[in-house]
Amino acid sequence: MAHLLSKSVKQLVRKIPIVGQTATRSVTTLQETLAAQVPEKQKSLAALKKEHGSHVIGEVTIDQCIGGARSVKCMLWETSNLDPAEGIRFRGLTIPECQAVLPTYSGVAGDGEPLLESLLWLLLTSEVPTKEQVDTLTAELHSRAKLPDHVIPLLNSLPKDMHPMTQFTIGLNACQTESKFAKAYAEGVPKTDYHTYALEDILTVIAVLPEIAATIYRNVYFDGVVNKDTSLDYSGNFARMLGYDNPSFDELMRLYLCIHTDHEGGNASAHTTHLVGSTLSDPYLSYAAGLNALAGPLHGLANQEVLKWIQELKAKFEAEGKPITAETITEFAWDTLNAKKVIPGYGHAVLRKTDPRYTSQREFALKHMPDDELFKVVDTIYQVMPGVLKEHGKVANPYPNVDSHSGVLLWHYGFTQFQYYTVLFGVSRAVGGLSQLYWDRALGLPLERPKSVTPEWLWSQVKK
Ligand code: CMX
Repeated sequence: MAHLLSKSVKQLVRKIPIVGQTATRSVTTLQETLAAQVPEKQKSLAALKKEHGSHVIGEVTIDQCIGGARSVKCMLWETSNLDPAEGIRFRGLTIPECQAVLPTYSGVAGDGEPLLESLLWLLLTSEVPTKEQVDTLTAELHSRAKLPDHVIPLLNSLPKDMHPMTQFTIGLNACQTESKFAKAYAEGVPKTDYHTYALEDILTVIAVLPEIAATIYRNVYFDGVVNKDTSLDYSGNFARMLGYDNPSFDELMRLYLCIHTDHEGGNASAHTTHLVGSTLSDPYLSYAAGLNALAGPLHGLANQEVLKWIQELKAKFEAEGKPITAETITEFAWDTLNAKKVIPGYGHAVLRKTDPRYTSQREFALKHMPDDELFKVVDTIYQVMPGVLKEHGKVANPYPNVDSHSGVLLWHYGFTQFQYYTVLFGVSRAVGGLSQLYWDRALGLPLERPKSVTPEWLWSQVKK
């Protein structure tokens, strides 16, 4: 992969400090790396605020006020940035750049998908870790992964027809008994120490999510038995817990978990985590709130909706004895639009081009399952849908987003329980939302409290 990078990208990648490469002593830990960064970042933000606090960075129109605050710049987000044309950059790196430089399971960057632990390190520290550093993080996450005793019995008691996302937030909320941040706050630790306790909770939340998620999957669809293999990385172990034992599926899980982590701050799950955290709710409660936002069909639930849409399309045309072609897909798309429903997996509040997270999944499919029947359907949808949505004329972005592709990859490996797909998104999104939550507390960001206005006030502004 690295050899495919352009010269400018190689230059960019070289600028990223590779911590530990020249170190002669034992591996620098994540905690040491962050502790060294905090004072400098605090100083820089304080200087920005003091010297330029009144500098104007935008204006707000009535359209934006009543239209979901699109493009209003009012939130600080360290870990990633989303460009409408280019898509996501994690700490300045595009997805292909991450694939080229981040440590993989084999240990060779570019040979396979990055490890989720590599991306967690990058998002938290803005540094590309060594494989040794990533291995210490894997071991640390495994060591933190024990659920409190009451959680599995609680999950086992939930109705099997309760949506997996509802079960997921219940499971995470139930782990909050272990919050070190909440305990430290109650004991009155100084504000300057909040971030160290937040980091404790953040790492533990990320560590426990796979077992909560896997227990729900095994309970709802199988025998409730969860088998771990902690000789593997985070994603490989998660795959085993779900019940999949296939190196190719492990690679899919690594890609899936990496690309869903972060999408700057304004999306509903990340924003909710940040907002709730700003009240000094601990990371367990903050991320459980973020999961509830992710469970909406306009956000993370769209991945299950895509699979449902494709299955309905297949069922309709199979019953009519028609093949699935560009023509029949177009017909089905218009049926959906004429019924005033959305085409799941298409459109985006910020993006105006094909989502690079879609493209990376398409590349995975071309490599691992080029002849898969559903992949071919998704590819044909990709050929016709932008044209249909352009003709429809309402949609700002007629191109596919991340949710458009993820389901068919899972389906290929026999993971067909699409009502569960958003839980996988939820395991991943924790890594982005909570990395930022660390910096929220380290930088001492205040309670978030934008101003709302009444319709009468808006009219009064227009009449002035
Ligand atoms: N199919 C049909 N209509 C769509 C559409 C789609 N895929 N995407 C947008 N529209 C409609 C909107 O509903 C809106 O209609 P109204 O004016 O009648 O309300 C109009 O087009 C303009 O919307 P927009 O400015 O293009 O999009 P928004 O920023 O308001 O919303 C999003 C963005 C993602 C909610 C929307 O594109 C959508 O509903 N897509 C389908 C659901 C989906 O795939 N969500 C996942 C997004 C990624 C993620 O968060 O996981």
